[in-house]
Amino acid sequence: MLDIKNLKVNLEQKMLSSNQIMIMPHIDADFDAIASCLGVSLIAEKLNKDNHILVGDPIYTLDHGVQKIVEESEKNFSILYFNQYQEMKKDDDLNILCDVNKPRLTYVKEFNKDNLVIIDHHDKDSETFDASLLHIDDTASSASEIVTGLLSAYKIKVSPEVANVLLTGILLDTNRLSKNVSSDTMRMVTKLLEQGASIEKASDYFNEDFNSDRKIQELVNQTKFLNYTVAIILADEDKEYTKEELAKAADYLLKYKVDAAYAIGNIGDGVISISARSKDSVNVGNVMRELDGGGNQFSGATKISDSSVTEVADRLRKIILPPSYLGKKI
Ligand SMILES: [Mn+2]
Repeated sequence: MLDIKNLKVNLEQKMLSSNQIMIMPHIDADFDAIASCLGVSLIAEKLNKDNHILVGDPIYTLDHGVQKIVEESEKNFSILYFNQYQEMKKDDDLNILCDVNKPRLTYVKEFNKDNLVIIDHHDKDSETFDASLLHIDDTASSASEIVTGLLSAYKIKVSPEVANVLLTGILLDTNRLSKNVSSDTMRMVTKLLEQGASIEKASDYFNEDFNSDRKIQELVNQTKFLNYTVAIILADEDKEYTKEELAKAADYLLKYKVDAAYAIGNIGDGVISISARSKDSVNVGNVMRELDGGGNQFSGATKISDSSVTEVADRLRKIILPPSYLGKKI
């Protein structure tokens, strides 16, 4: 691992002389990029500096595990999406790029060299940004390994959650400790384990796609047919689903001979959501508008508080079924 003490001194001087710090991962942020950004944010916090992490990708385009980390981090970190960033950025911001050093891989393409810091483990080449502090250590397995070293140089104890995310970054870039692993990598892994990370929990982030697909199948299993062409999924009241999972389950049902599919489920905080999809004969946007939601011909959604999945299904049923069907229980 390259000289971390030197990096600490130079980074600290940059941070202390800045007003606002913008920390950025690469486009299509992965575990390593987002984890190293969280670590750098903790260092800025320790120095009492205003700092934000820019996530420039639409969140739904990110890998499921990364989405989960971003959503979980919103509680304790300032995460900015691109439009918020555009409003908040200032000319004298200190910009810190993590896990990236080339303009074609960053959301922002131009920086003032004096206000740019790069912390990365990818090779430097002719494309690499000109930066006043360029810390590229290609002997490190990951940006997370470098940042874990920095946090330890600062004696910052991270929460078990952040330790897990940093471990996930290292696991990703080492293909779960099977390549690019040095004694420094293992030292950093040990530090993270000591702060509450666990290989099992970190691995859960890798399984997000699988778990999410499984949840969608679980929803599909709870489909009821209102009539031959309208399908409704009534999710288990006690289980929480994301709006995206409900939408994907409704989408999935369109593979079959249905004109419209509605997935109703608990999305947490006492809110029931409906995701509606149709081929073309039913305008589900109109149906959702009758339940204070919105959408278009093919896709719509609504959120309803203080209700249950069954109550919401009853209200939906009254809207979509002709009166002659209303006696029928679904
Ligand atoms: Mn990386």
